[in-house]
Amino acid sequence: NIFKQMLNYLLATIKAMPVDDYVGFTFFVGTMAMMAASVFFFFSMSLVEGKWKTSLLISGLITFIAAVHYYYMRDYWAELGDSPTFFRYVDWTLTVPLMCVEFYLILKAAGAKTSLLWKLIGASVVMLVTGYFGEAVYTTGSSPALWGLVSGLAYFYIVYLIMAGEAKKLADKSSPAVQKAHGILCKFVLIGWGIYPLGYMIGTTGWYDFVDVIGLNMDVVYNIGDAINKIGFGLVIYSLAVSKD
Ligand SMILES: *C/C=C(C)/C=C/C=C(C)/C=C/C1=C(C)CCCC1(C)C
Repeated sequence: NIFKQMLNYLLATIKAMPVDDYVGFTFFVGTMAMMAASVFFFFSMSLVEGKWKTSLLISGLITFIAAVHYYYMRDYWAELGDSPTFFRYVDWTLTVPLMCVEFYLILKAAGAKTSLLWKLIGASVVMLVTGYFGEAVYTTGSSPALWGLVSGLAYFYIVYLIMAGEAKKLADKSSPAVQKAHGILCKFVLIGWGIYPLGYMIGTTGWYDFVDVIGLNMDVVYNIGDAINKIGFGLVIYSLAVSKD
C-alpha cells in the first residue's frame, strides 16, 4: 500500500544520502524539523478559538522539548558515535505524557476525568522506565527481552484505553470532529508508536535479533518514529482546532 511505499522510499533516500554519517544527519534534520514545527504550532495558537489554545500549546511544547533534546543528541552522537540513550529517554519521559494530555484535552468536553489522564501517564511512565532498564541497565542475556515485554504490556494498556476503554467511550460521545481526531491519534499510537519496539529490537540483543536484517541503525528508527509521531500528533490537533466545530 501507499504507506509502505512511502516508508520504503524514505528509507532508501536516507541510506543513499551523500553523507558519511547518515545517523548524524537524521539527528540534524530532526532538530530542524522539530524547531520548525514548534514555531508553526506556537504561532497557530493565535489563529484558533480559545478552547483549542492549550492543545496547540502542548503540541508546540512536545516538538520544542524534542528540538532541544535533538540538539544535544546530535552533539552526543557526533562526539562519541554512540546512542544518546539517556537523553532519548528523558525526552520521551517528558513528551509522551504530554501526548496523553492531548487525548485528555480533546475529550474533556465529553467529560474526561483527570483519573483517565493519570492512567495514561502512569502507563507511559511504566512503558518508558522498563524500556530504559532493558536498553541501558539490564542489557545482558534475556533481560532486554523481559523488560521489553513489560514495556510492551504497558503500551498495550494505553492502546486499550484509547481504542476500546474509557477514552474510546468518551470519544463516542464527542462531536464528529473530535471523534475523527481521536481516531487518527489512535492510529498514530497503534502504528506510529509501534515503530519504537522495532528500534529497541535492533538496538538490544534477544530472540528477536532477526529484526536486525533490515540493516538500519536503531537511532535512525527512533528518529523517524519521533518525526512522524510528534509532528503528526501536532498536525492532527491543529486540523481539529481550525475545523468548524
Ligand atoms: C515522542 C516520543 C514517543 C511517542 C515515544 C514513544 C515510545 C514508545 C511507544 C516506546 C515503546 C517501547 C516498547 C513498547 C517496548 C520496547 C521499549 C520501548 C520503550 C522502545
